[in-house]
Amino acid sequence: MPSIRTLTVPLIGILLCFCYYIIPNSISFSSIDLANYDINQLFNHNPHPPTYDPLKHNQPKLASNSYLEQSIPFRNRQQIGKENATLVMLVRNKELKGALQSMRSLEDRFNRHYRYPWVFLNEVPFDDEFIEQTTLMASGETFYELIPEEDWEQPSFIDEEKYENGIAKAIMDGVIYGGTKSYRNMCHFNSGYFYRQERMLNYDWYFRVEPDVEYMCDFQYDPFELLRRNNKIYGFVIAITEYENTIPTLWQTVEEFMAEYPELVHPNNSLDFITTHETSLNHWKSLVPSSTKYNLCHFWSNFEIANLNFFRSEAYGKYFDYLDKSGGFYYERWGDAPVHSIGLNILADKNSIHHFEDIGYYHAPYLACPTSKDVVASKRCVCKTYGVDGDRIDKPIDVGLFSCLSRWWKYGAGKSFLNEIDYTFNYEK
Ligand SMILES: Nc1nc2c(ncn2[C@@H]2O[C@H](COP(=O)(O)OP(=O)(O)OP(=O)(O)O)[C@@H](O)[C@H]2O)c(=O)[nH]1
Ligand SMILES: [Mg+2]
Repeated sequence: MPSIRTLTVPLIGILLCFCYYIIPNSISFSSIDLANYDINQLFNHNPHPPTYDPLKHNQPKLASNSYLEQSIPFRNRQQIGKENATLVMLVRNKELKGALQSMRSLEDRFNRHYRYPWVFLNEVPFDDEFIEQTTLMASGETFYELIPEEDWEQPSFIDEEKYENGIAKAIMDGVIYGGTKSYRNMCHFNSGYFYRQERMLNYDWYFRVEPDVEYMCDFQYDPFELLRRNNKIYGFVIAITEYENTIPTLWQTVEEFMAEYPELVHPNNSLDFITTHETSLNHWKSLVPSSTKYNLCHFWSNFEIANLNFFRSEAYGKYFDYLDKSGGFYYERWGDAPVHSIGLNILADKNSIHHFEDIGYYHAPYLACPTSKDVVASKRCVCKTYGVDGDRIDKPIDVGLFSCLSRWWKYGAGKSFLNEIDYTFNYEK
């Protein structure tokens, strides 16, 4: 008769075999191939799918061994906001965490009350995890779009050798992001292609969102509606100076464009905002020097709320094509921020551009936040964050040394309040 002790080892072996091999092979959990799945169909198929409700008894617990039948529980994603608008993020799969952080912030501060859709753009397909996590974070519908190769890669007229030489020179000169081809593609795409992507053609307005940004205040109103009602086409929060070594020949090319198409220059343009060079606004320090008439000021385009039809206009199309043909996006490292800004400053009425002074926003290394204590309190702003090195950031860039905001007040659309909203009583809807 074998002792209990001698039987223990084979018994444990059988048990382990049962747990690790037999159970997983006999029970199959259906998983959904999200990359090839129309997410929105998923919600419409079954109007009453099982969802996790922490307030009810006997619910499947997310942290237990229970599994929900569907990866993405049902949620009413019907748009509440009245504008034909979308939030848009150009992003890479590896930036998922930063994307979720930005989404969480914008959803909490604004979009959960409006449920505008999200459009995600990428030059490679989004992976299942990215799709699942961002869909769970969004209050509205989500769309995942693959950018066609011809909209992302450099145009065929770009001379390869000149391009390589441009990259080598940019590295030698210490140009920020100067050695990266993908960064050039990104700036080129953001300058001339995002608004023509098929999905984007469905909308009139966009709100550009980047990974790893933070919105510091409740919005308490719909910025798309505010722009439309006040005949604005573009809204910004930060205006700063560009690194001149990224754009050695941009201004010269812009001047050539204006000479060739004088009829496209708007009679009420904001050229003064980008061409005045006085130093008196900063009293004791001179502004960033520039070797051309362009003073390097531009709207910081990682935050934009704007009308897509401006970018889809004939005027902007001609402007972009002119710049593109010069090759400066690739031989140099032109950013989409100065390209968008100069386009707006030349082609648009300066009064159609709006500074959102009541939107708190952080994108490393700059913070924008309202300065009025009343606005800060009633919009529940937190005007403090931590930079990439853990350094505390609590001073808005507004009238800081590299800011061009005071110049915008003086030479642009002036300084005015658009909102008639009484924030004090405008609590959550
Ligand atoms: N799909 C895709 N998105 C990109 C690529 N490069 C940049 N982006 C996105 O384009 C936007 C701008 O890129 P960033 O790397 O943030 O550029 P930046 O704001 O000038 O630089 P940072 O100071 O590092 O934020 C972000 O939304 C990025 O996620 C790329 O190669 N592919
Ligand atoms: Mg960025």
